[in-house]
Formats: sequence, C-alpha cells, structure tokens
Amino acid sequence: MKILKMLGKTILILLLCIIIAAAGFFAFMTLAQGESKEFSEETYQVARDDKIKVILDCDNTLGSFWEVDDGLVLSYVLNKPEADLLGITTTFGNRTYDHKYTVRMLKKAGRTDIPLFKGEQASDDGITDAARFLAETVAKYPGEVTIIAAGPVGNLEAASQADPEFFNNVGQIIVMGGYMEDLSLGSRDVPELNLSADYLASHAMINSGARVTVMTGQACMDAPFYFRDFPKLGNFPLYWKFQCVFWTVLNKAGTGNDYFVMWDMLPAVYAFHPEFFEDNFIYVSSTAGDLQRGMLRLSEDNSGVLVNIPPGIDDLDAFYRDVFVNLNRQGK
Ligand SMILES: [Ca+2]
Repeated sequence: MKILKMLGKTILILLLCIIIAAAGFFAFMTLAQGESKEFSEETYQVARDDKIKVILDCDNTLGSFWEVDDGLVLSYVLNKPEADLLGITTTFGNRTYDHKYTVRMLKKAGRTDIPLFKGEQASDDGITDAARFLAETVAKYPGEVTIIAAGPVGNLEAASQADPEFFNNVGQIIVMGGYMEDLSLGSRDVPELNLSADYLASHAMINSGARVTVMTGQACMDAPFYFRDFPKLGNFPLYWKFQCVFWTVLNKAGTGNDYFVMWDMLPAVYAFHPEFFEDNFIYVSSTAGDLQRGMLRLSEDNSGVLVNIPPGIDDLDAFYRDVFVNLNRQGK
C-alpha cells in the first residue's frame, strides 16, 4: 500500500512538472514574440454621449491559474473606447468566490477609479454591496444600462430585491450561460456552470420582462482561443498572458483541445457590436428544474417569455479583430 501511495505521489508530481514545463515552454514561445503591430495600431476617441453605459458582473479568476475568460473580458471592457464602464460587480462562480483577483487586475491596469463591489458568495446571499450598486445605478439611468453578466446571476436577482423596479430600469442584460443540449469539450462532458449555479435567480431574470440576450454554451463554441493566437496578444501584460497560456495547457491536459473557449467574451462583444451576431428571439419556457441543469427549454406553443438566443457569431473576423485590438490596448 505504502509503495502504491508513493508511486501515486511520484506520478502526480511528474504530471505537475510536465504541465509546468509545458506551460513554461509555451510561455517562452509566446513571450519571445515581438510587438503585435497588426492589432495595436487602431486608436480612436468616442464622444462621451455616444458611449454605451455598461456594468460588468463577473466571477473573474484570472491570477489563480484557472479560468481566464472573465479576466480577458475585464481587460476588453477597460480598453474598449465605446465603453462607459460604470462599475464592476463580482460573484461566486468559477471554482470558489474570489473578489481579490479583480482587485488585483484593476490595480495592475491602473484603473482603481472604476467602482468595484463584492456580490454573492453563495446563492441566496441577500442584498450585497453589488446588489445595491446595481439597483442604484440602473435607477439613475433608466433604460440606458447594459449589464454584461459573465457569471451566475444572483447579484441581479438580489438587485431586484433591493429595488423592485430593477428589471424595469435595466436597458438590457446579456448573459453567458445555458445549454440547448449537453455540451462536450474534446474528450470531456462539461456541466453548465452559470445559469445552473443560482438557478432560481436565473429563472427570475429570464421571466423578469427585461430584454435578455443569452449566449449559450453552444454559441460560445464559436470563440476558441488557440495556442497560435498568443502572438496576436503581443502588447498584453506578460503575467496575464502567462495565466492564459497556463489555462490553455490545462485545457489541453483536460480535454485534448489546443484551445480554451472565450465563453464570456461573447456577451461583452455583443454589448458593443450586436451586428457581429444574428439576433434570434425565441419563446423560452424553462422551469426552475430545467435551469438547475442549465437547460433552456424552447416553448412549443409560443408561451413563456421571448429571449434573444443568437446561435453563434456571424462575423468571426470582425469579432476576433475587435477582441485582439482592444486587449492589445492594455499594454504591458
Ligand atoms: Ca465567467
């Protein structure tokens, strides 16, 4: 037994060494690349009145050697000239709740001027600072605020407890989550992790009467980020880029794929460029039980509520160009 245990430990250490060595190798290959001129030359100003008022609600873990897509979205929104970023709220979701990674990213980006609020740490957490901020901000600009929801949506439901007019006041909610059917990534089945994580809040949001756009797991499969894409991030901060490389290596080890999926980037890009997508309003009649499994049930008799569920990205070239240009504005 002892020998078996030791053997197991040795294999685990060896595996970890291989992962770290591979991450180091790819990081070296990536970081050795020069400036990415192709995606760094566009600069332009947007008049304040023409900007889109957004709040990013996310479960960012960039910095923890885990999921990086929320972090990429945060950087994208910080650097998008069209964004009037009113604030950021955080929620539990990816792995465990960790507000600190978003605090660190804002510090590193020199953007501590952006209001940042802690939200739900588990489902049904009551009215948090994030919920109060969401409610007060959309009440200040009724019909104008877009919420990019990149994690479980409990903060939004809590905001409606803080102010029953919250869902009437919000301009639109664009959420990443929900499956039309089961989803596999390479060799692995992947459970739905956003709508299901706080399914009662998801049910309340979908049935709230607010304009809701859902970027499903199936739609997000249109946005892989491959190893070969790293040179396009020539101007992106090295530590963040290293986290992305590591995440790609973990995906390779876990699924066999040479990419990770930029799940949350779809709602973020849609907020500014709905023309890159094809709107698709469908009646949805998901029960709380459906949403507990992350499933969106399409109504067969036009009962239920109209939800916009784009099938994917229509203009992939424009999507990727927009993502890389804005991430490269972050600078080292
Ligand atoms: Ca997320």
